Amino acid sequence: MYEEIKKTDPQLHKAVIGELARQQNKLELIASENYTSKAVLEALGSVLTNKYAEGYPGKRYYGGCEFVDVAEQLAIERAKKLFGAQHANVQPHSGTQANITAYLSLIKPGDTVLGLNLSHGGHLSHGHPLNFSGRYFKIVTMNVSKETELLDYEEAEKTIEKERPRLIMAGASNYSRVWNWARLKKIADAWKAYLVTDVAHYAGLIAAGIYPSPVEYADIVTSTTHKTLRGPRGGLILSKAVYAKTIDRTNFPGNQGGPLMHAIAAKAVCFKEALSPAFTEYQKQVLKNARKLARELQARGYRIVSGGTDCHLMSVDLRAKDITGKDAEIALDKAGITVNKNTIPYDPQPPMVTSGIRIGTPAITTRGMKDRDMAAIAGYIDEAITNKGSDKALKGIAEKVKGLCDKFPIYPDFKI
Ligand code: DSN
Repeated sequence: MYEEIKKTDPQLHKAVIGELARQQNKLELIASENYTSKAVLEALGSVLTNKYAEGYPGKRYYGGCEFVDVAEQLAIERAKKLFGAQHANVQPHSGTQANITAYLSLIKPGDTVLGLNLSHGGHLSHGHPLNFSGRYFKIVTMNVSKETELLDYEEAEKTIEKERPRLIMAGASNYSRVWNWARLKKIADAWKAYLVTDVAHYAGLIAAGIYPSPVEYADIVTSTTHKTLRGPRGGLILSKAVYAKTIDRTNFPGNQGGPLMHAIAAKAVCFKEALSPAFTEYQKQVLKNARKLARELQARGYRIVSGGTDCHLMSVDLRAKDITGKDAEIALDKAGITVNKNTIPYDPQPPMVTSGIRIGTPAITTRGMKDRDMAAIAGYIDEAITNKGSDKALKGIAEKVKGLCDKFPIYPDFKI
């Protein structure tokens, strides 16, 4: 496998094969990760990587763009169809790049932005002080309620009344419940703020129609293409037609140079796949698996933040198990289970320690795992956390995990 890399760069080859083996032999429960199709991988490794194409289809600053124009136009049209959007820009290199473009299309540095508190499930690009968002805008936060752990819309509205943000950035990287986009739009309109929704985590579920879409409510919708959407690593912007020109100009030349045409081609493949009935079935199973896994963990004494999930992820409070998120991440990794530590709302622990882990089902569902496997996985998680101090026990669990993984090959003909 990867013979040309092997010939040219044996050191790198070892790392790539190591990663292939890691993906095949371990359970990937990081909520933001997934396995792309081979068609997406092929597009990513195609000759389109050789082409400069600054500008947009039909309006480039380089010659020879007739074929990459086709790829980008396909991606644009499919993204619009998939999400029912009037405009799509498929050039952002990442979700954060998409968010930079969204902010700078609508507001100016120094303006106030309302975003979800990072430790309640928000994202760095929604206002972390070290991120561009926190450095260039005045950030005020919305929070989840201490009691319900659901977004506190009343408190958010009071903050808006007091702070008068110019833009509400809604969306999260660790919030398992449904966002009330319509309510946020009403609040935004009442206080003359723009509404931007970052659906990076929910995009696949939204495309499949099993999670509410913000497209009709938001001025701009941003996303990544590699999480539930199962495409290449990259960003996406959707909007009303009225913002098309300013978004395109802000993204290029405002925020980026040459687009990554191989990634854009892979986005086109991803959107085509997402338009298929099989993708809808996949997303239904992602949700089913997440709910089953949450119930199985609850049955083993784990508290799920907000009591459950309406999407592909859940936030697990580990305090009753006397282990931090940091230590759980380490123990689970030794047991062949990959998760990330994550703060829970009102977490007494600092962000590098945390009281929780975030778990997601997109990747294991792509492998074909179903309800019965969720019960087994919850059992392995519990066994690993119970035996956190015993490397021998954790190694034994890793063998059982590998046994489960062997039944669900990701790329059956990729030989390690
Ligand atoms: N870091 C991503 C996640 O894991 O949710 C968001 O950028």
